[in-house]
Amino acid sequence: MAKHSVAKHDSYDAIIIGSGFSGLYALHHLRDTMGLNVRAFDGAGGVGGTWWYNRYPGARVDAPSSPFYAYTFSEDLVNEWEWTETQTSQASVLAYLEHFAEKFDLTKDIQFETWIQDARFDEALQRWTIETDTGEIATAQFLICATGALFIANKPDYPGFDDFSGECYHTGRWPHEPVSFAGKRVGVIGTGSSGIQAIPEIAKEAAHVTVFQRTPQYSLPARNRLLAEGELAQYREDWEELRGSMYKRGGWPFKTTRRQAAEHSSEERRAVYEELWEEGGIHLSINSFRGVLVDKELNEEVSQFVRDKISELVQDPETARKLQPDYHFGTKRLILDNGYFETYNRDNISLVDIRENPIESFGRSSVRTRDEEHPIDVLVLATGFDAVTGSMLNINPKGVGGISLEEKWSERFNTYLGATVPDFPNLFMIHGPSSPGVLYTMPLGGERTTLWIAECIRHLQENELASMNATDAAAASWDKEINDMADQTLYPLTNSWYVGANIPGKPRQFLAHLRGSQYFDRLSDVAQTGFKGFEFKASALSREA
Ligand code: NA7
Repeated sequence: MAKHSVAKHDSYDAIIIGSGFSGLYALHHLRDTMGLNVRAFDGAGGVGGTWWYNRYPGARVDAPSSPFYAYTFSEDLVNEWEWTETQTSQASVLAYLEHFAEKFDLTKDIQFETWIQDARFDEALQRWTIETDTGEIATAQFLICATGALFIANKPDYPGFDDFSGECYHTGRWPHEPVSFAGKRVGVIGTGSSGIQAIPEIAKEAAHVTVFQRTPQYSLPARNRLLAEGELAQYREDWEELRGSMYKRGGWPFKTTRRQAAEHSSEERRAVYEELWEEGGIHLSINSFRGVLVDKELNEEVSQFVRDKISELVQDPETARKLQPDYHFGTKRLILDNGYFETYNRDNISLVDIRENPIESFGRSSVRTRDEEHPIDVLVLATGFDAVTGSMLNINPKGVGGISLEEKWSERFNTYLGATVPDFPNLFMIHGPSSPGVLYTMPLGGERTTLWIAECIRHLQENELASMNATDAAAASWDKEINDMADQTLYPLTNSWYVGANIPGKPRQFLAHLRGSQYFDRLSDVAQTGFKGFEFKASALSREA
């Protein structure tokens, strides 16, 4: 996509960083609905955010997708976009976002291939100033950070890693040119969602795949299929109702179960798990019995059910043993796969458990574990991201008194409402730490957060105020609320990227609000009751009056 030159004037009402789902919607809403003068910047060469970068083979939405992983605000869009599969592919999501950008004429206000190098709050002017890597400076009253929860790639810091001289790709930074695996020996490090989606596809083409696994995973069958004749038409017909349900429930229109485990025998419960496994998708996690993520005993029953399934699916008992997860089911990001476990029945794949047999060094075309040297031509790093906080810290904005976000977040990732940070007035994050973020339907979460940001802006405009700043007290109490909620569940007990455990040295903190619908009710409530928890500064105009 062609690079747009910076607009003639460099002073805006709002600057948006990022042009993924949330950034694009924010641009559309703030510019077209509110009439603001808005400019967006993105380091990528085109729209799409996560979907622009994550082009690895097999990349798909890892949640119930068509047609729910999409914008909900425009019935036009719902009616005109032709989803084809139940689990949407990366290419299809990206095409949808490109269509969205074109339909609403958004790209003319986005500057691509431009990284924000600095962002500073000017207290005298009560405005943000940004500097780009292309040498431009721009100012705005509002800085909207739609920078993505899964953006900064986590690359393992293995000693001697640079000795490897073969091809090497991170799943989150996949090349735009096709990567050929034909006839090659491929090593994949990492078995999160990305690795588990990519491995079956790579194995179809490569001479051999060696998977280096640190933590075995629970993965449920996605059972991706083409949408049946009439299915999309039915969704469209029911759209108002479905949308209403998405708002009321956790971002999806599905009802979660009210069934109580204690009221059923273990045989009956097993039959329920079997039925939900066959149904595929996330149903086993949300529809079996109440409390799977709270009650250790019940969780262990579901965990064991999935372990048994893995043993049934994988023919070699030693490989099946290595694939048995041992953490609480559902407390790491749940994975949906298309034939992952079955792939281990091929004769061109082997699994190395690097907890038993750690990676020690790299050769020019090999990975050496303690017991063995594995010849590798192509190395795929499916090692995830510095999730949720990484993309904001990468920008490291400077707030009141020049305090940097890095300093502010040195011990805890404090936010108020998951969208603002004390001492960073008029800076808004979409999917920030302690928002529902990745645990909610992200496109809908982006829409709803943007609507709240719009209310904040309207409030300032109507009251001739220049800025709003969350108080430390409000952030501390929000932090407590999020943690108390998480502590009632099994989530914090597991080393996952939800608690920052995948990044050495990252402060451990549960990074998401667990009840999406309540969260958005809360945002509305804060807006309707005079924005409790914020301090305001009057604009120069009203000060003079
Ligand atoms: P994830 O879910 O963070 O998975 C990363 C995988 O890489 C996981 O298996 C990690 O093991 C492994 N990993 C991370 N660092 C290392 C090192 N140093 N050595 C070996 N293995 C390592 O990232 P994904 O890209 O798969 O998915 C991210 C999200 O994107 C996903 O949840 C979806 O929402 C879409 P670990 O489990 O930490 O032991």
